Amino acid sequence: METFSLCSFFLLGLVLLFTNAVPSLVDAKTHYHEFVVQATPVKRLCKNHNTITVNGQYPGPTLEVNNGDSLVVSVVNRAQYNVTIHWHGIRQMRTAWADGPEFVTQCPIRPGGSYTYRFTIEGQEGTLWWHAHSSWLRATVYGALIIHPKEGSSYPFPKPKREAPLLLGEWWDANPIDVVREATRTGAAPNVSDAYTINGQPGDFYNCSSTDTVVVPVDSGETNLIRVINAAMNQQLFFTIANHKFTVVGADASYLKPFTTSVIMLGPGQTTDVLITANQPPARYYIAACAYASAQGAPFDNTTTTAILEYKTAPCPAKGASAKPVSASLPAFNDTATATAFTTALRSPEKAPVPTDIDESLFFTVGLGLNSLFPTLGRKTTTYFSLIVHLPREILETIANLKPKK
Ligand SMILES: *[C@@H]1O[C@H](CO)[C@@H](O)[C@H](O)[C@H]1NC(C)=O
Ligand SMILES: *[C@@H]1O[C@H](CO)[C@@H](O)[C@H](O)[C@H]1NC(C)=O
Ligand SMILES: *[C@@H]1O[C@H](CO)[C@@H](O)[C@H](O)[C@H]1NC(C)=O
Ligand SMILES: *[C@@H]1O[C@H](CO)[C@@H](O)[C@H](O)[C@H]1NC(C)=O
Ligand SMILES: *[C@@H]1O[C@H](CO)[C@@H](O)[C@H](O)[C@H]1NC(C)=O
Ligand SMILES: [Cu+2]
Repeated sequence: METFSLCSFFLLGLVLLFTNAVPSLVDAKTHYHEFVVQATPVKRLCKNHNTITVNGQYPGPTLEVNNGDSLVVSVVNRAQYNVTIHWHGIRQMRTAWADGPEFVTQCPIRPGGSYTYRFTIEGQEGTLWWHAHSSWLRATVYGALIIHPKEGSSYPFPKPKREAPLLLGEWWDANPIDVVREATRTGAAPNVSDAYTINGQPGDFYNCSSTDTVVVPVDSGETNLIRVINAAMNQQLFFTIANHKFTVVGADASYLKPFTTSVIMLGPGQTTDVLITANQPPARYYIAACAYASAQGAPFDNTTTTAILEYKTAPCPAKGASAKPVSASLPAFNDTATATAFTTALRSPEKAPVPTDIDESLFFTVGLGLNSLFPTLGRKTTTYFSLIVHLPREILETIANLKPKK
């Protein structure tokens, strides 16, 4: 994380600003990309779908930059849906209009239209990602955004031998747009996914998937950086690698105080950078992810996606014998203790200066339930799911009093 605030930055004055700006202007690069959003035939779980992708790739292209660089991405919409692209986690400093949420920072790019996003990555290093921000296109329109250290600086941990992004996703054996439209029409929760994926592949445990299972090659003794991204639509996920421990070094493009664990948990949108040392007997080991479903009784996709960590010197299986990878053990879907142990271990590398004097405590109540909403609007009474966020009246009045009088 950056250690200066915007205010103190200004207080430092123009001289500092100027001397700081010169070297970074010299080193920073601008990266140009074209993203063509288009329907592409993708076969998963034994069936072909006309999947919306970027440049025909699922997941989409990985963008790699250094902290301080700029990205210019020209998005061409050749799909039949409106689309926008969101740069998840990027602090859009003075480029709010490049953020991407449709109808919030921009109008959607219509079929046949195009739009160019321009922004600079400032003070962020690690792993982020990009995804469509229109309806449920993000189910398949997403990719990694890797931010290497600023030119001339290095990681705050030993340089890994290799790096690989692993994007966790959710796959519907249907058009994801139909899934969300059905939910909106009926008011019920959307269908749960039919598979989880690692870099777009469900893996060995699903039908018609084993030959395409993602393989991550490693060499004995080396330490590699794996950038895990939860690109799922809705599901929190546990992630593990058989017989290997992780050293967690970053999350959401911030470095962390390193700690070791054998399982990590990511909410949708979150990223976690882990170092893994290939210190086990040369073989094939399962990489696996499954749901952490904390809402009691709510349906969830109860399947497990896998990839394979493969030592280059792993012995070839004897002819006819199956080379089953070493199996991974994942927590139970409701193992809140494991999920909480992981999230509470996340620590900033240094003490972060946060304000300790609280001016106002805000109290929110949040409710989720069933409501008969529509009779007042002159419609037929129907039961709808509804979410209520409540701020007590005194606080609303305080906020109202802060507004300038007309
Ligand atoms: C598509 O985007 C245009 C504006 O860019 C908007 O007017 C239209 O309502 C959008 N259509 C849908 C279905 O959201
Ligand atoms: C949702 O699931 C139900 C039950 O399996 C199925 O009948 C329906 O077609 C699914 N909807 C979509 C849009 O796939
Ligand atoms: C695989 O296909 C069989 C037969 O169609 C089906 O019964 C089974 O549920 C499928 N398994 C998975 C994991 O989708
Ligand atoms: C999840 O699936 C397993 C078998 O695949 C089954 O034993 C278990 O009961 C399921 N759990 C839930 C909560 O659906
Ligand atoms: C998790 O779910 C199982 C049923 O699948 C139940 O027996 C167990 O008590 C639950 N554990 C927790 C911690 O809620
Ligand atoms: Cu996002």
